Amino acid sequence: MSAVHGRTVLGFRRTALTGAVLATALGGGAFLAACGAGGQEGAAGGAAGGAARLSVADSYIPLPPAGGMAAGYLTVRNDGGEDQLVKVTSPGAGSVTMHRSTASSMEQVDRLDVPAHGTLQFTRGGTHLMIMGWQKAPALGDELELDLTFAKSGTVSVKVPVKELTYRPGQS
Ligand SMILES: [Cu+2]
Repeated sequence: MSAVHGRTVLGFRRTALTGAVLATALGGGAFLAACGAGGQEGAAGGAAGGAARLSVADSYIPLPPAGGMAAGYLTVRNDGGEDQLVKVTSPGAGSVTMHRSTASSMEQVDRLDVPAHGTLQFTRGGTHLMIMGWQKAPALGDELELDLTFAKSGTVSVKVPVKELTYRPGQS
């Protein structure tokens, strides 16, 4: 996967688009956050399947080479009804996208299912986040805020630690 990312970064790095993407992301994020305000504390939703009850665990970002494009991984646990992750943004990075690895490449996806009473898992070689346009080059021990927007649950913010390139969850 890193070979693919390494090739891709050349095309994406520091394009003039970054500013526009950031502005759009921030505007949309603020709107959705406002919509979701007050709805995250277990609102008794009447939707079929009940309200989703989400928590995020095992999040990490392997330290990217020379502050370039990074991958991000996390697990969304859901103790309630189904939901979907529809957008990820960060105040510290110009672009965060959701990707799915295929046999030979990867593709960007617009939404990812969070099954009822199940998990949405980002893993190496599988579904992952791609983080570009760091405002400040990441270093080990840094934390990047990610704002995860869900179709029903609104926006959930998490602080994701930057770890060694070889880190796996469960290691300290
Ligand atoms: Cu990718």
